[in-house]
Amino acid sequence: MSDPTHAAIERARSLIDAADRIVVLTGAGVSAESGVPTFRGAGGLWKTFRAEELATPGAFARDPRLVWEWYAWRRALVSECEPNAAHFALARLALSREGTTLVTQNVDGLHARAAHEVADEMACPGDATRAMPLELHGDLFATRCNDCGRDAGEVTVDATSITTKSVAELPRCARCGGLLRPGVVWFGESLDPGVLGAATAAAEGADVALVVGTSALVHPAAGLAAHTLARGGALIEVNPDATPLSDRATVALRGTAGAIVPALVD
Ligand code: BV8
Ligand code: ZN
Repeated sequence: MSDPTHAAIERARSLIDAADRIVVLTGAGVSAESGVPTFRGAGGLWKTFRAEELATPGAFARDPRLVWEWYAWRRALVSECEPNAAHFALARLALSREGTTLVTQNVDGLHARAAHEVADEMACPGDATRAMPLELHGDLFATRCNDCGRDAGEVTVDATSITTKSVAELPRCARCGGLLRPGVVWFGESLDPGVLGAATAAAEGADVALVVGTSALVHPAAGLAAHTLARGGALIEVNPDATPLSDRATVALRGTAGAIVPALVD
């Protein structure tokens, strides 16, 4: 993979420096260097399954144990991962630059963890608010009732014992007895209108959309950067591979998030 030219990095840096408002849109690629497998990359996600087959209400209705096994495996894996240089650089950007909005498709919580760590280091201890991302697809560690929607709070599902549980032994809602499920947005499910509305407004108002580590295949997330372009804003893409957004990028930086993002924002 050829490193992006110094000129391209400088061009992107000057667009970011000149911007009043920045929207950052990240996907699984921003967490790849933290050890979280991407959905569609070489690492593949899990056994022989594709996300589109398991991350759906139909899959959960058919085999809730298998779906829980996948999420319990992901929770255990992500719990061992740390934010990487890209997460920390984006948190520093959001905390130091008013008018920056972080939006992520990821459910791994690594942006939020980086936000808290950076806020504690910077002059505003504890106030991580401005660097907390809009989580378009929910939170891997959240759990809610599949029937009444009630938030079930912290529910641990053991990645090993889940493999031998029966459906009757799966976690249930204290209020209605319905099956509990991970607090994420599955394919065919609508995103939280408040979160999507805020992300869309940020993209519509941004001078720069910085798109990091997404294959730009999943909608409506993949359509957000187009709002920035539509208002004459710039699109900067950081990705080792080309995506459907690449042709529309003002600057396309072919490289990894961990290497490039700190060079753009620090
Ligand atoms: C919706 C949460 C309205 C769960 C996810 C048929 C029926 C129903 C809907 C549809 C349909 N056909 C199409 C749709 C719409 C569908 C969709 O877009 N499908 C796609 C596959 C075509 N969207 C939806 O269903 C959405 N809801 O539309 O509601 C509606 C309602 C009813 C009926 C119709 C419509 C909901 C989508 C949300 C799905 N949930 N995740 C979970 O995580 O378990 S999506 C999942 O994919 C993740 O959130 C992930 O973030 C997302 C996108 O993937 P990426 O993040 O981009 O990751 P990917 O692996 O693909 O790419 C990684 C990239 O990183 C690569 O480009 C790689 O090159 C790069 N990379 C690798 N290493 C690095 C790197 N970059 C930088 N540095 C590195 N080191
Ligand atoms: Zn319930």
